[in-house]
Amino acid sequence: MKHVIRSVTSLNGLWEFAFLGDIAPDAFSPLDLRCDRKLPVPSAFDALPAEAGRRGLAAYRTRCTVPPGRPARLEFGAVSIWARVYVDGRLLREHACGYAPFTVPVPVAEHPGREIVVLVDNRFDFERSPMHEERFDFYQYGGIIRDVALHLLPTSAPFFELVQVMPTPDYRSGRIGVRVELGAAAGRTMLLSSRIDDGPVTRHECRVSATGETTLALTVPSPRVWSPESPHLHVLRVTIDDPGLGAPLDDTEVRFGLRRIEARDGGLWLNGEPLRLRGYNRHEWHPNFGPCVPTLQMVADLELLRELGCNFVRGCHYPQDQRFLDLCDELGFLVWEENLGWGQREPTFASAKFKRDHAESLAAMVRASCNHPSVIIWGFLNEAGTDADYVRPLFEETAATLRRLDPSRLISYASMFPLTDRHFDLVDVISVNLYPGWYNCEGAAAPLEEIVPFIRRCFEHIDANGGRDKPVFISEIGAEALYGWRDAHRDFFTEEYQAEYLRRACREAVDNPRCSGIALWQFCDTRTYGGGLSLKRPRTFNNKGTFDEYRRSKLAFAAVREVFDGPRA
Ligand code: ADA
Repeated sequence: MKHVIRSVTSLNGLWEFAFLGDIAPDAFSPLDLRCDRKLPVPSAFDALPAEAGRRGLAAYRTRCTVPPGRPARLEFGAVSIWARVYVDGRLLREHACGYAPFTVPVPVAEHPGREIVVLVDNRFDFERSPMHEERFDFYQYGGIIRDVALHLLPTSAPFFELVQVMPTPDYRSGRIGVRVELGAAAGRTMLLSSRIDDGPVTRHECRVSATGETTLALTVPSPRVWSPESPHLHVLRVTIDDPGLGAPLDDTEVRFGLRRIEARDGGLWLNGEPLRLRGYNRHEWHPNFGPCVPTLQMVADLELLRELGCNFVRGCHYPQDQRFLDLCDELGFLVWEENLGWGQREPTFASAKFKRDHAESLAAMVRASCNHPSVIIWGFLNEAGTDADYVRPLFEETAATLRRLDPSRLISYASMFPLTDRHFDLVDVISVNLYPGWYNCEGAAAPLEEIVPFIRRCFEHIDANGGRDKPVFISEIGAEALYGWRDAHRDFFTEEYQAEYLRRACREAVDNPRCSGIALWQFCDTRTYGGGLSLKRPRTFNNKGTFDEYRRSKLAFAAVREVFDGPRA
């Protein structure tokens, strides 16, 4: 959400910084903080070569101005992996979901100069931050990794918390429903004004519910449908009007697209047309910047995906950077966005703190991303223990929450149990992560020959077990290749093996009418485990990228492009 009237100041820039090391967070006092250097925000401090692999407590400090007596709020895009936020020495917020946005109310004060300290911990501690476990197959960094902004709110007057645009079945004629959440307005009657693009201003007298919500039914004046081929965006501006002065008290601007995503008759449909997804799993990562990827690199990544003939990105395995989703909206990519999750099993599901943090992060993701037309699927809990029943309560709750927060999108989770999963009934899209011809084929004489039969066996099993009416999607499939390792034996880890592997998988996905799409694992090589765990991860990287970490293409590039985009002259 953007604001024109509301004063919003970016706090990105150089902050004071101190790495405190292996001390307990409770032993920290912001009053004693001595900073010895400066670091940019956003950044991951351990993406610096000198800090490689360092884990411990760190503190960031900056100062900002809030007019005396004025309520304000800090908005953090993400702080990884655990954070406490202090304003003027007072602890105001603890947060333990390292990829989810959160806000911190700044208490009203009589002095304008305010000091903000953010305590960050990148150590793994299941009690404090159970969303993050060390065994996840991607490197988890520390720092204020996404944007920070200061919002000045109206003094003792209502303000916007959220404006959520929901295309209706009548989206082609421009009809939208708008859910508005207001702060300091519960139970009141409010005057709102709305304007879409350059259309006329409409005034609304709205009764705000006890929970601070109201709805508007609006029509886009010159509606144009959003699609990957024609990613047309509209802008809705809403203001809260002061009944006495007639001047707006607060405003918000959201960009949205008119489009409809459906799962029916065993397939996916976009704007009433059958849809097949062709794409990749992509981590937000670059070796030089860790999880804080420059916008230029994001654009470059999307251009490579376009060149490959892709229309889809699965944003694995956490809420996405809003800049990336903005680009997907504008450039016409379809996105699966998912809550942080990787292979959780029963001990994690038994943690009450995990369930609370998971719910908090899930809601934060939907609130942040609900107006992006690019996002068509909400995902959750990648490769959890879905062959067992202990996951059921949390899966049911998560599915219900997603449907309540946003009935306009599809929901799914990526299962690693295509033949034994017990919970496909809960989702709109059945998504399976498959690694035939890679994992568990030590004894196979011709591992490449396993790919197509296994995919078909999974589809048949799903159809025979109640999944016939749902779309089936290959949410991961892939094999490792070490960049530059080309070898006449064409064996595991060669570029040749990977190229042939992905060619076969893509061909089957494109040709098999039962398949609604494929997301290859993965876009580029990414850093993962060190130490003993890396024995299965050469270079301490997950090397299943079609590109290496610097986006240099492997042989698989041409193989995938040929299937997705057609043969080259
Ligand atoms: C899983 C997981 C990925 C990655 C992949 C692999 O499917 O979801 O994050 O770890 O396996 O390379 O084994």
